[in-house]
Amino acid sequence: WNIEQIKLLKTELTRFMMSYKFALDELNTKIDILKQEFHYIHDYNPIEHVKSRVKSPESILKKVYKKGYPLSLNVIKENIKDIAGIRITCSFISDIYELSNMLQNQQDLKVIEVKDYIKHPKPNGYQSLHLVLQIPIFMSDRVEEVCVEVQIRTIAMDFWASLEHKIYYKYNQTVPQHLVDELKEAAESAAKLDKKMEGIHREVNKLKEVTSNESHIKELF
Ligand code: 0O2
Repeated sequence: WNIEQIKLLKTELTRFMMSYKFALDELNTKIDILKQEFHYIHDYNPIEHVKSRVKSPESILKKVYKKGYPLSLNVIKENIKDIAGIRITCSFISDIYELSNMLQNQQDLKVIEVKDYIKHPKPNGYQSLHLVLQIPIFMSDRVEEVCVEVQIRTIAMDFWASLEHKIYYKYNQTVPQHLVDELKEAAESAAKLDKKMEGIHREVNKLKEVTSNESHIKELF
């Protein structure tokens, strides 16, 4: 390896990682626009939190090794779709699907994959809606098509997933069976709570509609 080759590789690597950061910037702006618009039209905020991260080079390399891929930027780009990730926490399940539809309908976004772990939870109880979206990034001399994994979930699903993640790591991935069972039960309770909250939310919305119609009629007279 000569110094020129090392310099070139360094530039390529930096641009590779930067493209994921730019993709997150673009998508975060899109989500923020939807959030503000939704708030303006419906007078309530469907998004509780948004967190985004670019996977660390160490985690990327670990995944490459685990999956047995060769060490090549092209192979990594083609096969690892969660280098850039955004996690959106919504108040209600209906908000998750509404937000997902709004994103999927944007013309400059290409839907690469949809995994609905809400309709089909994982065997351990994990629930979330996962989308892999591809976004064009306009660089100085090229356009890069970059994938971002978007995970959309409710507060209850997020609460469950973060506890499960901690337990999984605490026990070095061999969780005792009683905890596995309890986590599964907790996921079912979280799903029940989500359904109950959704029902209450719908009822309150109906009531809001009726009172707003009544006040419009009153204004007319
Ligand atoms: P991190 O640190 O969150 O990035 P693949 O990504 O292809 O290897 P898979 O299973 O096809 O694997 O991807 P999938 O189902 O889309 O899930 C990927 C991500 O979803 C995970 O990323 C987690 O963030 C989350 N996830 C999936 N299943 C579970 C689960 O059972 N419990 C919890 N807490 N999170 C889950 P990473 O790369 O594992 O980790």
